[in-house]
Amino acid sequence: MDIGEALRGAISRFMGRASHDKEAVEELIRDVQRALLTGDVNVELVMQLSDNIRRKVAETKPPPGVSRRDHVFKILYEELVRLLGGVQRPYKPRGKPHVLMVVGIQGSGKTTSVAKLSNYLAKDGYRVGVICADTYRPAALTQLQQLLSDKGITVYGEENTRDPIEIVRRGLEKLKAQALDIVIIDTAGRHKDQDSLMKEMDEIQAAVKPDEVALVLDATIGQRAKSQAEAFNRVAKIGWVLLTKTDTSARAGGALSAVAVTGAPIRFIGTGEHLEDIETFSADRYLARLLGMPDLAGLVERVRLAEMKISEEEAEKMISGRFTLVDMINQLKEVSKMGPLDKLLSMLPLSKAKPIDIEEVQGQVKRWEAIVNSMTHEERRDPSIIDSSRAKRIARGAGVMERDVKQLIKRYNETKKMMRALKRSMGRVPKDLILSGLMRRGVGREALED
Ligand SMILES: Nc1nc2c(ncn2[C@@H]2O[C@H](COP(=O)(O)OP(=O)(O)OP(=O)(O)O)[C@@H](O)[C@H]2O)c(=O)[nH]1
Ligand SMILES: [Mg+2]
Repeated sequence: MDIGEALRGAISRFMGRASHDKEAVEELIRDVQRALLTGDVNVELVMQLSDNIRRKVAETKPPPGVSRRDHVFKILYEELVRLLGGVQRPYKPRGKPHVLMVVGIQGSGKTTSVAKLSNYLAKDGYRVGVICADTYRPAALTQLQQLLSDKGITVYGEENTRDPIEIVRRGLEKLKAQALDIVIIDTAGRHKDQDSLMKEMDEIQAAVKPDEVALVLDATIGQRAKSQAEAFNRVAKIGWVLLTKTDTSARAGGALSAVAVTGAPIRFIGTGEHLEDIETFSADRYLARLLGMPDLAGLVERVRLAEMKISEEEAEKMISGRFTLVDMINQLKEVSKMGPLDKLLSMLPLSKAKPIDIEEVQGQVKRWEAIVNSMTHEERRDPSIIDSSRAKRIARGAGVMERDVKQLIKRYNETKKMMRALKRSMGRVPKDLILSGLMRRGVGREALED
């Protein structure tokens, strides 16, 4: 199980509990600890996070209208963001020039990232120079020159010099004369073995004394990120991490560990193969992805923008507890029609904790509709009368299994319970909040409103 899955499981168990008392919080903390430790996050950091959650839950009260469940979730969320290095300020290299050495294992995406970062900073108004200190990879220099040729960025390199230190020395001398703001050094990743690579990195940084060392990590390598980060951090203090290939199906839990191990924050992420595919890292956004919860702020916006067809009357029904199975199916159908909002669906009472696939949801809604259609009028009005023999009959009529019928009834009961809880905690509930309430099982309201 990867760390994202484990965290999702922990949160989903907590959210699904009937009560969110001290015991439930302790259980949540234990589950989160287990998840983080499986992800190789440093034990001390895990303990610190646990203590912070415990303390904040004890010391703060949920604001009016916010349930304890959502309050605890928000505290956990904020602590996880903190673990990921908190909210980053924009990158502002300082120095005349600021010398940034970029290290990383072969194929991690260093050269691509150096080019992306140079271009990014140049667009931001910085005068940027690049030095190619990779004397191992054939055509390393050409790769950089090609990427940056028309961007007004000076690329320094020497085709026939074997010693990277000599190259960097001469390169710095030359580039310093050009009054640049930042010089980025691309280094080798290929080597006969890891020890000799680390030795070379050590020698370069000792000779050059860069202002900062950035580590490039491939997000797809999972837990190996940790040992790589450790190895590099031993030879040069890593200032920040650039996480690449976040666009491919990354089991990105490794990033958490790497960040924890180096104590360095992630500053940038690579999101594709092109020069423009670089973003500043946002712990918020990253965590939303890791947990399979879409961008929360954007979510609210989209919910508002999307014309959700819910009548005043339906809203009334929902909060008054007259929310029937048929109403639920209609709501789900309405929501599952909204293609671009598919991520929203991951918050429906349909999903446990995993992000869900829209076709799967639509299929599920269809099955449930068939089930409701094969119920009698009486059963629809009061599903609690559905015993095993009725469930068998309904299942036969709908062409599904008996357990599908039971599952539908269970979800209906959960949704109803949630509606009641929502009503209790909020008094008069505005219509759009009811809807987002229906859809955001598992998401803190404050986070939603942020
Ligand atoms: N999809 C995707 N591919 C990336 C990203 N960053 C780098 N790559 C690809 O990863 C491969 C390796 O990238 P390089 O930049 O050459 O890696 P390197 O670390 O410089 O490799 P060495 O010089 O051999 O040490 C290339 O095919 C890149 O296109 C990214 O953010 N997303
Ligand atoms: Mg390279």
